[in-house]
Amino acid sequence: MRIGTTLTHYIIRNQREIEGASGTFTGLLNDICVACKKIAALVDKGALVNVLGSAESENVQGEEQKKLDVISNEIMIEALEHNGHIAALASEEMEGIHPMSAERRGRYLLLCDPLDGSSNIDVNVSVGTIFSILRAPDDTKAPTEADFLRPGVEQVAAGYCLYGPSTMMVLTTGNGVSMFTLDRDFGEFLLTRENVSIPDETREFAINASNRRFWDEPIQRYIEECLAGEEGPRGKNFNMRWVASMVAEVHRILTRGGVFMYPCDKRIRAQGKTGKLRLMYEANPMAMIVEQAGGAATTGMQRILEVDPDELHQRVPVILGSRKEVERVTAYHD
Ligand code: P6P
Repeated sequence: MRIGTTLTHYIIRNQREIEGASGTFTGLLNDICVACKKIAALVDKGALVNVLGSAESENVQGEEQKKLDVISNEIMIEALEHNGHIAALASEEMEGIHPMSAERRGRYLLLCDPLDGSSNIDVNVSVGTIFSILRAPDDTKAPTEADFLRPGVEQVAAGYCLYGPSTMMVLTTGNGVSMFTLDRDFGEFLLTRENVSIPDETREFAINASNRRFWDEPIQRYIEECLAGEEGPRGKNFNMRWVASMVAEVHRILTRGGVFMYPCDKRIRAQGKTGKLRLMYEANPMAMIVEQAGGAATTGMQRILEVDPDELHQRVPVILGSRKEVERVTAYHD
């Protein structure tokens, strides 16, 4: 039986296309793979291994941490700190960066949301790990938080692991988007789709409609037009989805198109924030993936990948997915 292309073989085969890649890059992706397989195993077992429920703690965002948030972050650190592929790790679950020791300092910086959508974990709905890879500066000096504050266009690679009905790794290294499905029989991610392409148009939008009364006018207008259906200005009926797990929403959009929106709104601004989703380890990696699949990703005002970060846990409005829909929503902001 032909096993098919494993993720590791795929990276080694494509390594020549990854500018400046070396075994370090392949090793880093392999470390991320191992971490995601460990997280997948725990997500799969859930209540059987007592990893559900609250960790009775808060993250730097002041949000309740689930046990699996904390465990997933620890798995990431453990998988990455011994192999010398990164200089430091940044995570939604840690206030500051986690620098590697001088003798183990590698050529890359890794940012991650170890378990995105974790509010779903206790109700058995899909969650995921999101990661973003930047080049480290000169690896003779200790990395600082400032080294991470690079616009999304400088990402070397981005990806996510979706813990859904099947566990899937989705990856871009700047040459298109590929999808891999975990074969648990022998613990390998196997290539199941290449050159993923998002349809330019869609009839499906994803937004948390319970926030409607807080939305700014451009979002109000766009959603009202969708809801008006074929009798309205769009001349077609729309469907709505909201999983409350960005990884699941992005995966659906990569698979069949759609537009995902988490705009800034009056409620968020009243809390002194600039959005709900985080730029460095949610919006940027997902924006790279979506653009590499032919879609678009903006804040409503600018391309997400061109936002100059001010701080590690910065939040931004996110509108991403089918190019023509994102362009329409963005145009309404002009
Ligand atoms: P709400 C999960 O907490 C997350 O960061 C994204 O994965 C998801 O799209 C969004 O927040 C859900 O937010 O306000 O609907 O719970």
